[in-house]
Amino acid sequence: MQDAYPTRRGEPLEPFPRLDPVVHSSARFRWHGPLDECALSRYERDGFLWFEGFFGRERVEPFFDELAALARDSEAMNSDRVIADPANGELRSVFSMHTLSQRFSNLTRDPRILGMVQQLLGSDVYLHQSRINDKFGFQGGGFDWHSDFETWHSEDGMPRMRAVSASILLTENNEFNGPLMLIPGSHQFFVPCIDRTPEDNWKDSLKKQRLGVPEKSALRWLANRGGIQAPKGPPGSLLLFECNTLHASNMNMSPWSRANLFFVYNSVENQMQKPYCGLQPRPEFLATRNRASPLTMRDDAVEPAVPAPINGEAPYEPEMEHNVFTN
Ligand code: 6CS
Ligand code: FE
Repeated sequence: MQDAYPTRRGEPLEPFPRLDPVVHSSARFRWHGPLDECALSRYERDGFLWFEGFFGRERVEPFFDELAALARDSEAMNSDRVIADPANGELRSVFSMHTLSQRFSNLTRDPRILGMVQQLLGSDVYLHQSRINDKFGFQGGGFDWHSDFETWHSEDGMPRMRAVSASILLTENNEFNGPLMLIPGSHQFFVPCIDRTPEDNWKDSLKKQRLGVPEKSALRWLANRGGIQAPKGPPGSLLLFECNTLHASNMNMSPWSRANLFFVYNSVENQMQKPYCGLQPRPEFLATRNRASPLTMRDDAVEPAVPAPINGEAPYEPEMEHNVFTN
């Protein structure tokens, strides 16, 4: 199996320019999407696009109810797909949310997001991974610098750089609550990591990224070259970032939670192969391998706005989809 991006070989390897385009042009998608040429070239240059206030907060607030419902579901909490904060056992992440929540699945098929992603990846796409994150105030741990593609290539067998991550803020991201930091332009280089992947690495890496962290010399070179940016904004803001853009986040030392929805679109032409680290594939809730069918846009994706209270009555609450928690 030809490995275009060797990493975790137990020896230092030099960074090298990526072998894949950043914007995957195709006649069908390039010129028929929400992004204009200016936005496409900014994504090409930086490796991410930031849309402050993309959705109104009423569109994302219902996800807190879903997170609370999951936290009360003892069966759910005992599942491998629920990651608890190692420091205190509190719920930190729930993976594969698109298979648990219709509301979450609908959001990933919103034409305003899916249209941009198809344009960037130049093909039909499917969800490689999804999760809801909650980095609580005062202790939500940070995450060391990494390229998601480096992990997905090594541990899931993602062959090429043709995936985009979407992060939608559920809470305000400010300079105090551990916002995501990105290195603009870092996506242009593949930075191999040294240490080999141990068995079942994911049981540890989802709590703390120890493997797949580039050497400090490479981080310094790329940060000096492109700087560091930490997009901040209100709930409902959207970040699209290329699968190979280096990112990290600091510990949340503020009293304010930093929660977000996170979902990864992969091209249907870039489906998982055998993991390049040579170990067993990670579980399906971390990397879709079986149901990689193309996503279709929801034309009713724009959920009804919650009408203002009339004469003091409680506002209309849309019928909550029930979470079907499948192990
Ligand atoms: O291992 C993964 O798939 C996850 N780990 C990190 C550090 N970021 C992306 C991804 O969700
Ligand atoms: Fe990541």
